[in-house]
Amino acid sequence: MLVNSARSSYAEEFLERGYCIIRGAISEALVAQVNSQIDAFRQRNDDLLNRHSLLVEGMLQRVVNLHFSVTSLQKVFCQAMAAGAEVVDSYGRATLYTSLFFELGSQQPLHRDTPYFYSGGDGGYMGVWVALDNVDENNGALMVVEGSHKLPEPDLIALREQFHPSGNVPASSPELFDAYNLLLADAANMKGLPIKSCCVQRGDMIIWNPATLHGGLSHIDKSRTRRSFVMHITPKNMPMQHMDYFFDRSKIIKPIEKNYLPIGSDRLISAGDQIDFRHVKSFSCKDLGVF
Ligand SMILES: O=C(O)CCC(=O)C(=O)O
Ligand SMILES: [Fe+2]
Repeated sequence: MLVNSARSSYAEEFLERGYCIIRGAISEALVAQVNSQIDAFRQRNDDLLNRHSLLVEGMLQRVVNLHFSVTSLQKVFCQAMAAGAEVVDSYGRATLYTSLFFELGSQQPLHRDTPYFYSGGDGGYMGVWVALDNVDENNGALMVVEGSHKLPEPDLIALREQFHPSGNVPASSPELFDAYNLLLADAANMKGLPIKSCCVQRGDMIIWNPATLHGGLSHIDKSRTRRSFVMHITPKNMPMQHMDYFFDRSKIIKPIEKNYLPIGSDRLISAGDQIDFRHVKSFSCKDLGVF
């Protein structure tokens, strides 16, 4: 009981509901700096991105690891970790594994992240979502199913056998992923778990448990962007496997030693310099510039 009452309200919410919102986590000055760097990034790179058809309706969507080029996003990581330390560092000090940036909302159906971010247990992967624009039900807000992190797993072996009877699940199997999430969404619905739209202001942040069902609402008003930066965080040297391991628990996950770049006074981000657009094409920081 003592431990409980000492916990801050956001940490309690995270445990109970499977997600929490921390308002004003990122300073307005930093949000403004990020937005002006992104404007400069677009000014410099739009021709290149258009040549490769990498913008969607004139907007960036699902850009992996933009923080290597738009460097103020690394400061966002530091501020976000400081604001959410009680949750994000609860399995060991959080490092940045990968990130996703959106101007056009993901509009993704409800899903758990666990099949794509699997460490062999409850190892401390979390999703941390920062709003760089005001976001509501018209520009693709994040939605979460409250309490869905507590739903038991569906029958993983039956699912595997249905979609991959040979037993060989690939690292990515979209049809298996969708079937898995549909079963969970049905279970959530049967239990009457509420679907919450996370309407947030720029600078607010959302943290979710990897087993919490979440997705993106339709981005209806395309005259507004939904600039958001999602950080996928893990403790240092945590191995991350995908669906081939998630659906086959007999596979052994080996320990790893990763390369990191120090950032701020006391944080680490996974080393790299490739920025990927929509899982279609990637460029290095040399191609795109460093802002
Ligand atoms: O930003 C969104 O709409 C969803 C992002 C998401 O599902 C993720 O990063 O895991
Ligand atoms: Fe996700």
